[in-house]
Amino acid sequence: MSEGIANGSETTLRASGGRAQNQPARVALIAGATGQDGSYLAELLLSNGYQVHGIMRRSSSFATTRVDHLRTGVDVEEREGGMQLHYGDLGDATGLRRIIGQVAPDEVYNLAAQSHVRISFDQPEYTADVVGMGALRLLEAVRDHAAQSGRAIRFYQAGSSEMFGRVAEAAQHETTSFHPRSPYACAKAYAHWQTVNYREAYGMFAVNGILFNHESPRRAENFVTRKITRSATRIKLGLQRRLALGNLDAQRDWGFAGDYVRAMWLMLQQPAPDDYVVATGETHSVREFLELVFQRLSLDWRKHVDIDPRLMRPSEVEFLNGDSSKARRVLGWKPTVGFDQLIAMMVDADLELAKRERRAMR
Ligand code: NDP
Ligand code: GDR
Repeated sequence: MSEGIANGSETTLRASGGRAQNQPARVALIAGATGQDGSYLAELLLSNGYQVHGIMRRSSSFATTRVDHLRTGVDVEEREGGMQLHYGDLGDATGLRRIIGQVAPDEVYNLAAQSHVRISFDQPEYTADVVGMGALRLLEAVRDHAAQSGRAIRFYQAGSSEMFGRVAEAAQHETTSFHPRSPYACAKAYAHWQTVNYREAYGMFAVNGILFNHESPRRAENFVTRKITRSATRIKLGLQRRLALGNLDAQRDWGFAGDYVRAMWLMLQQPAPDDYVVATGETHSVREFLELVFQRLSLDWRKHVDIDPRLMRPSEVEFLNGDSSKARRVLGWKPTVGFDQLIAMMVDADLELAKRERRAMR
């Protein structure tokens, strides 16, 4: 048995999610628990009284900084009410099956992915394997465990607005056709349709969240928003001089990750499984984002930014704008953080980080 396996009979003293006290805690398993969304989702589920398990990849350097404050088990001191991490990989079906058998989850969230669109052009086969086949491996493991154990397991698939690609409609909703423009988006489209098919073929409670871009201070530093806030704040403090970017004309519908994980959870609490678009409905260009970040720091971006053609993509998604009216109507979901607030949150967090960096250098 791997370290940190929970006792299935454990009860929670917290009344939450509509359950009475001393009822068994619901058990959630998050694949991709160490990522941006995984960390916010784990926080939400723990605060809702869930027993939370996460899958993490083996790495030669630690990749758990986003969830260290939540961890228990696997070489860390046991802490009540934390998330237990299990070594696993979406490329390894046997390991996934073992984890699911041990954890016996009520809800499985598949957030694991090689999630960088441009890098997917460098690693198309790997991306297809993890993002596309990985989702299938998890679906199969869930289906078999549900059949063997007689448990109903709910499954969430992290779909992406990138599937709309060269968009067929001005505002993209659940039935807008897909036209993926990258190996990543093609793999996500495959995972999307597998999830739909498991719902239709086996009656599984399997849902796709089609989420538009969502960001936070925990965003990895090679996505454009965080790259800009991290670099601009370092430039402000004299730690960096230049910032290299690619296509400034691309337009995205950007929201806050903390809001979006709430939509994931809500999708699994519905009486019937369905797919939902999650978006703010507001679109801005990379250039606008850049301008506002530098403005907040009283800097002129034109004096610091270089355009590097190597950062352009072989095929680009030029414009995205999400119509999330179904999620708002059915799930009662709406974003709480607007574009300006998101920028303020990310700039302020990165300014603090840059100050700590500068202090450490002295
Ligand atoms: P991140 O890149 O921050 O997190 C991805 C997670 O997947 C990390 O925990 C990563 O582990 C893990 N992972 C990567 N490869 C494997 C693998 N082979 N086996 C197991 N785990 C693996 O992504 P986000 O949190 O931003 O996104 C979560 C999900 O939502 C992803 O599937 C993404 O494609 C999708 N999505 C994201 C959107 C966004 O705007 N953020 C929008 C729409 C969809 P490690 O920490 O070790 O790298
Ligand atoms: P995206 O996010 O591809 O939309 O995928 P990203 O932040 O990487 O790019 C957004 C847009 O900015 C342009 N861009 C740059 N992008 C990066 N990364 N680095 C640069 O230097 C740069 N310069 C300009 C890009 O060309 C693009 O048009 C994200 C990921 O989280 C996916 O996993 C998720 O599915 C989608 O959002 C929805």
